[in-house]
Amino acid sequence: MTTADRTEQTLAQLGVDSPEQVASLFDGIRGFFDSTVSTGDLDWKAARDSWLGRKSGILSNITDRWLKPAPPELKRAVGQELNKLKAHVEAVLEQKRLEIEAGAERAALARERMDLSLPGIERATGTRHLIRQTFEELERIFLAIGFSVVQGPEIESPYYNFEALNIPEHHPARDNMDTFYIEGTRGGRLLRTHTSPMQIRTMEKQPPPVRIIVPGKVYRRDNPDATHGYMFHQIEGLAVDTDITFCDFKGTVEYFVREFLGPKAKTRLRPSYFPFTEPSAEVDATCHVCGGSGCRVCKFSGWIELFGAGMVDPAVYGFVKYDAKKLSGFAFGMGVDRLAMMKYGVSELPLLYQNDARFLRQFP
Ligand code: 2NL
Repeated sequence: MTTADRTEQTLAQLGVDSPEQVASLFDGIRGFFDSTVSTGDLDWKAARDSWLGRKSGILSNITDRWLKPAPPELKRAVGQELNKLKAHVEAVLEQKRLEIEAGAERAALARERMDLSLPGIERATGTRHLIRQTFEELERIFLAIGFSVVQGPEIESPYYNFEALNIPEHHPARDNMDTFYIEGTRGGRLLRTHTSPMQIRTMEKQPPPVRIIVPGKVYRRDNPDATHGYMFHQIEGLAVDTDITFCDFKGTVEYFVREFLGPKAKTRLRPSYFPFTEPSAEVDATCHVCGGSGCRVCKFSGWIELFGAGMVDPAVYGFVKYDAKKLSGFAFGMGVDRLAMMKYGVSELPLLYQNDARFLRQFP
């Protein structure tokens, strides 16, 4: 007969008639309970129902079969043993319940655990392009002496790009500023060949004094090679007031060259020609590589050509209704790409536009 089967019978049927026998009978039941709940994967609910279930749980059976029909001399002993057993079963099952819950919690934590040792997703952050860095450096130099930055459209009218700059139709200067005309505008719109149109627009809008620089993209039809493209970046500058002299022009140019190339750089002006300045000059600086003694970079001349400039041609004032008799000023135009290549030793113009990260990373 199994242990559980015994609870289907009365004490009399089991031949139990002394308190000692009652005690050892309960010992057997308790041992059986202990063994059933000590398995590794206990079905806790099934164990609770089979032991504490109200209708046919083992403890109910014991109450019905052993306690209730017990003869008076055994009742007390059976009652005490039953209470002890019940307390034991309840305590052990509660303990098991806590253990199972804690195990589930641990399993959930293990499942949801974040591996903080995994490297994060690294997003490559870019830096400002060398052209942008050069723009900002040039702007800083001129902002420091009172110039403001003005920007304008890349699509312009021939009037602002040429006529107002003293370049009439059929003027030979249009040859090397041959540009791109916008289809369907009958020659009425073009890509600007310099940022000067915005300087004309600024003078039209505001009375002197004017001290501005205009950075931006400009376009010229050209055969592309290591130093030429169909687009380049320019900063033009313009200063107009009642008493600006060639001396101011020269001083500003020298200040700029020292700021851009370092305090040792010397400046040289060579006569030149632009339709919109008179006199006009090419600004050279002592070679930043050899310091003027001659090297491959400066083709052994000791000098590097930086940009073009000059005193604003009075004819230009006529186009913007400025009084040419009272006003004077200077202007300059520099190729930002050229200056960046020269200063940072970039040999090929296309490197500036291919956006190869291996190139860009060298200018963080
Ligand atoms: C160059 C030379 C230059 C100017 C641009 C200018 C603008 C106005 C009036 C007079 Cl509104 N001049 N600009 C003057 C001299 C030279 O550019 O080689 N640029 C790439």
